Amino acid sequence: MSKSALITGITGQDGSYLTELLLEKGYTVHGLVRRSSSFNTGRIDHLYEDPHDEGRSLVLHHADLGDGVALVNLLRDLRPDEVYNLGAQSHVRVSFDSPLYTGDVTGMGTVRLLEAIRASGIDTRIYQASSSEMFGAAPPPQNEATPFHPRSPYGCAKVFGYWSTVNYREAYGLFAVNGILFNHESPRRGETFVTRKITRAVARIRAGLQRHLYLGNLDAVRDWGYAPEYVEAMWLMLQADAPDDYVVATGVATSVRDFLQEAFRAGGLDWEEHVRFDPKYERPSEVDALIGDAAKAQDRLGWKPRVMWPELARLMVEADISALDAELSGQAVRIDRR
Ligand code: NDP
Ligand code: GDR
Repeated sequence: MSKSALITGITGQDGSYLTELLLEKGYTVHGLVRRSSSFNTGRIDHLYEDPHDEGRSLVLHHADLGDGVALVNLLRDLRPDEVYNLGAQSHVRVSFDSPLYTGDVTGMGTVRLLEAIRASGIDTRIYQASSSEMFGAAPPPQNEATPFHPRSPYGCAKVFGYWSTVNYREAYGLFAVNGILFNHESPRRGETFVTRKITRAVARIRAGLQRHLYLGNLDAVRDWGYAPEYVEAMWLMLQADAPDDYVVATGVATSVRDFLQEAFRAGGLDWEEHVRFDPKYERPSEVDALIGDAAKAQDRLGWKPRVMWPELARLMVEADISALDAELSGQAVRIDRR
């Protein structure tokens, strides 16, 4: 019998790459999709299977991390071998505007899912998408032993989700793990996160569609890795003999300014001619520097990063240029599968 998995956040960047990975491994993948007034499945449309096909391996279900009863019903019916909780209000700046909503979906949503596993009495393993944002103001390098000091409502909500996951492991013996993932990017990254905002702007400026790019703090330092590699680490954590928590990072960090420079250079542009400052993109409290130490994941899971930030910047610029070219020439834009 092939394994089955339920992914919350399947329509997001990581959800789409994880779905590809699990389908390649022969899993049946169930995805939780929230209802929206326009299509929100663009990142997984290339994996779509007709709901009338018998024995299809990707099945989508409408539910929401705000609806605990729907989660219990779904888990009881599906009885998946593995659950990946990737669903979240994941934008740090937006979390300052919507702190209660972020706390509810990103924090309480995790408990709703953990409690739904307990209430439905199923035997499953769960991965919680924890974040380097939990370290916040703690000086780098950060590893599994670094104390948390979150600097945003998002970071606080993720700390709550982290400790709830640990608590369900300790209290109920649930196979529950936290992946403490540092920033990871790709051509499928949401357009309002800084890397993608930059690489998309490079393509649009080259094409004459925009002249300026407005950004906030360029001094922040981040440890940027490549998303398809990070979803492999998620899967590896659930295949381990015992549940544990792991940092996943490249260990190589750079500033927003350096990423900007590399991306504009890759597009044949000078960033200083186009970038303007807009304070609305600054955060009331910023996370200055995140640099991860993923030695434990390397030792125990055999996981290692391969793509480092300069290559990442270049591949994202190339993908945005190709996607825009295809759009402008009227071709159907197919999602980049790298
Ligand atoms: P995205 O923002 O791309 O995707 C978030 C997903 O959550 C989307 O599928 C979204 O659905 C879904 N979602 C939002 N609200 C709800 C809700 N109320 N109920 C159910 N689903 C909901 O995030 P990423 O793929 O980048 O990240 C995946 C997870 O990992 C997130 O939890 C994020 O916080 C965490 N993380 C991400 C890191 C990164 O660098 N990418 C680093 C560390 C942690 P919709 O498409 O409809 O909006
Ligand atoms: P982050 O990613 O907050 O680290 O959270 P983001 O790309 O939003 O910001 C990174 C850094 O860039 C600075 N910045 C800007 N950011 C955005 N979004 N837009 C701008 O215009 C801009 N100008 C400068 C920010 O101040 C920040 O310092 C991401 C998310 O994926 C989280 O869900 C995840 O948990 C963490 O990464 C790890």
